[in-house]
Amino acid sequence: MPSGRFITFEGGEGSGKTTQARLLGDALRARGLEPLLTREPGGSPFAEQVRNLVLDPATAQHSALSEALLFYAARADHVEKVIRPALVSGRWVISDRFSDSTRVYQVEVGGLPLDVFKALELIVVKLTYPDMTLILDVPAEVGLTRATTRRLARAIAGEDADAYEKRDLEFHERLRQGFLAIAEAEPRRCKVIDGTQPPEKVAAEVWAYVEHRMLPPETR
Ligand code: T5A
Repeated sequence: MPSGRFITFEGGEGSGKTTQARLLGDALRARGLEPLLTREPGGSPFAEQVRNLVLDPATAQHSALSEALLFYAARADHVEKVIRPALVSGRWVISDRFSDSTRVYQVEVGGLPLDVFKALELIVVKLTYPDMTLILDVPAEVGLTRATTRRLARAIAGEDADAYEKRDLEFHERLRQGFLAIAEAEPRRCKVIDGTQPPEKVAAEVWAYVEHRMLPPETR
């Protein structure tokens, strides 16, 4: 059975995941592949509805358990209906966030017991685990500045900040340390990339790593 590759981008707020997922998609398309770009929370019609619910500024306060259950409800649909079928058909899948985000936001920062996370992960993700995770690392100040800029842009456009955007420097630092700890624990899957470089330099580093690790020499 053909099998595609599953790559995830992770990192704190404003670390550049969306930008880099798009650029990696472009690079793969330039080599004749047709990657599926997706995101979490979201990625399937049901999961996008859950995204709207969870990020709705009007319902900003939820427990880490409520959040994790909602994120995994969305993830179950996303994995079953979008990610797994694409991988089985041989497509590459690039996801802007996946389970590591729950591990950092709800467990490390939110205090959800690790056992609960592991149980949900086992039920929902099963064997559909990323082949490679690119963690974009930026200092807390940079993440906060980029998140604040986005919030101001939304305010100018008349939109509220979502439930996850109104947070401080300490929160961004905890996110950063959470993602770096995952990278340290799983060096074969995870690669930390300096997200403070200009976008094209980050993209070049991402591409060099993906090409080296995942493309056969004759296609490079
Ligand atoms: N969440 C999610 C959980 O709590 N648990 C979970 O399980 C999951 C899946 C999602 C929220 O949900 C939480 C985490 C989040 O708080 P979101 O809207 O997807 O919300 O939020 P983010 O993923 O944080 O998205 P952002 O858009 O803020 O960040 P990105 O995708 O990392 O960054 P990007 O590429 O959109 O860029 C942000 C800004 O920085 C600039 C861009 O132009 C843009 O203005 N930028 C750069 N500037 C300078 N140098 C670079 N290299 C740059 N790269 C991008």
